[in-house]
Amino acid sequence: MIFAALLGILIGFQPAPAVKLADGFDPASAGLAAADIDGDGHPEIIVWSANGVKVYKNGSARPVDCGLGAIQDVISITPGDFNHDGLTDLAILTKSGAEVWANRKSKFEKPKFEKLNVFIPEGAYNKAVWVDYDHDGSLDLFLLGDKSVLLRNDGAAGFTDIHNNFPFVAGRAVDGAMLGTDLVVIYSDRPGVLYLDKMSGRYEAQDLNIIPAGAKSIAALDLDLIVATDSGIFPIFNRRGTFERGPLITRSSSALAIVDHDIAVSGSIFRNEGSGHFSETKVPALDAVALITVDFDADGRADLVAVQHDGTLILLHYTWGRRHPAWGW
Ligand SMILES: [Ca+2]
Ligand SMILES: [Ca+2]
Ligand SMILES: [Ca+2]
Repeated sequence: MIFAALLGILIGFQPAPAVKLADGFDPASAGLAAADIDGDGHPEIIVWSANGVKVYKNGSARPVDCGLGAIQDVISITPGDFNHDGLTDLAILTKSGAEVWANRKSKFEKPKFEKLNVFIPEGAYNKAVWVDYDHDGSLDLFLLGDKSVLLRNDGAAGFTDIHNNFPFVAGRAVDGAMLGTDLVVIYSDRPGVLYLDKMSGRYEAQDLNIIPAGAKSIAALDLDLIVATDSGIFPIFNRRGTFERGPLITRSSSALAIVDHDIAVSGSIFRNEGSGHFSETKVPALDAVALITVDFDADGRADLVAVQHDGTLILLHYTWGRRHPAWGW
């Protein structure tokens, strides 16, 4: 331990042990999001699995009771303040459908989520994406799944399903990422699709054949894309609208998170050296099934939060070395 610390000083890294925050999550269905739930300006960790939803205050092990305890079979949760009150609301996808929960926290009181009465077509959804698709200043809701829908936010009038006015390509959507104001969607049964924002609520669907059918997850890294498939993780470089596949970053097909300009996967951080090159730093403490980056104190230095294969929730602090930022392990 002392030797490791000394070595750390010598080579410029600052080892910090992984902090265990909680356990008992189902690793097969676990996922993570970060959002400021209690309105104090600092993000909470939202963790879900088939065993339910838990919220932890600002990177601590302190649970926040906010009325989500009864929700079961969660597939994914996407935070977004759709009603402009400064409090983060949630789109929650479960095995029984999609729900919108409004954050009804009032001053000096605990946050409390209330399920809204929104008509959402029944379906199997995998991922919700809040986007102001028509640029009217209010977040609208994409629900990506076997039959994707778009719910327009009509303010006090609620949400309106307008999927007939959006050029959804038929396919089983798995995940999506925003590339500027464009939406990229990956599918289990067809190649990816780029939905190009033509402004005023008009979009044009373009095949992204460079993303194979069956891709598992997608994330934007600056204006490029990072795609995870069963055979590994690779970048897709965006050359001003022309897309070019880069070399495999890793054969691992684990959870991934974008950390500033780098990529975190289970067991490693891949530093972005520029020009499409990534160098690997092993992080053995990271045995993750779900990963997220969170900057808890808004100092520009993000920490990593993971659900591990054993169902524990851990926090890995980001520390600074002599030349490069380093990951604690
Ligand atoms: Ca907070
Ligand atoms: Ca809100
Ligand atoms: Ca809108």
